[in-house]
Amino acid sequence: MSLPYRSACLDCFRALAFTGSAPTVKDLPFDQGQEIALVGHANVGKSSLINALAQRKRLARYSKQPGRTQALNLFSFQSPLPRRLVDLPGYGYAQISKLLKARWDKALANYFSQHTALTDILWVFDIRRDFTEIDKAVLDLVHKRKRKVHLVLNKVDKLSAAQTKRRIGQLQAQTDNFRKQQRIEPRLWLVSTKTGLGIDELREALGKHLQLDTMAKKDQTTLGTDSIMQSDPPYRGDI
Ligand SMILES: Nc1nc2c(ncn2[C@@H]2O[C@H](COP(=O)(O)OP(=O)(O)O)[C@@H](O)[C@H]2O)c(=O)[nH]1
Ligand SMILES: [Mg+2]
Repeated sequence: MSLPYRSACLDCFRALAFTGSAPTVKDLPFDQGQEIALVGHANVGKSSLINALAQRKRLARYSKQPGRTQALNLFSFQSPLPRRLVDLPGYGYAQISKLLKARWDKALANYFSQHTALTDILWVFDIRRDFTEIDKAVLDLVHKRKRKVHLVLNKVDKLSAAQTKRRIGQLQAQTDNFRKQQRIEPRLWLVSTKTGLGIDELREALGKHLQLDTMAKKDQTTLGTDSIMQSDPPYRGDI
């Protein structure tokens, strides 16, 4: 890919704007356009990944306290047709109350089953974690509408090259069945939001997928009709 597209794509990501938090699927903007959701356990680096893709430090805030994102947080591209990234509440965080967990599970289940604008899932893993039963349950939910699921292994900086290779082998074996069933895309994305490893490649692939290149050619200076909040909303995610 030539450099001009790469930098145009980066400009599109840099211009991502936080356009609101939706506590439930009913609060989401009209179900049109295309959105990519970041799914994964709490604390794997979903918010950090949005920041890294946008090269912005505090676009999606991140926290050392896992499990704080309690809503679907929307980040919109400047585009004539709505295109967004959606930062979802992390699942599998043991220390939250049962009531809160039940609410999250329901909100996520509704989102996956009802929202047709959602075409792709970036399933973010901490490379050191195994694929668990709870992941399988989430994959079942996600896959109901045959969405594309892309596995992103984050925090690669935490491992040596040899450890990384071993972990890739293990995770590939653990997810092999899902690949055969075409429930997960074959390509594994190895990234570190801390060092920037793999982020340019992922951004470029997402940019192509969302056709941000055609948008970048147009002189778009205003946000699409995507905002769900009239005024600057209080951020409801990680603190
Ligand atoms: N070492 C390392 N730490 C990371 C990386 N990405 C995120 N983190 C840290 O992991 C913690 C959780 O990140 P966050 O983005 O809030 O995770 P989320 O709960 O999935 O949104 C924070 O302390 C981040 O600084 C990474 O690539 N490498
Ligand atoms: Mg988060």
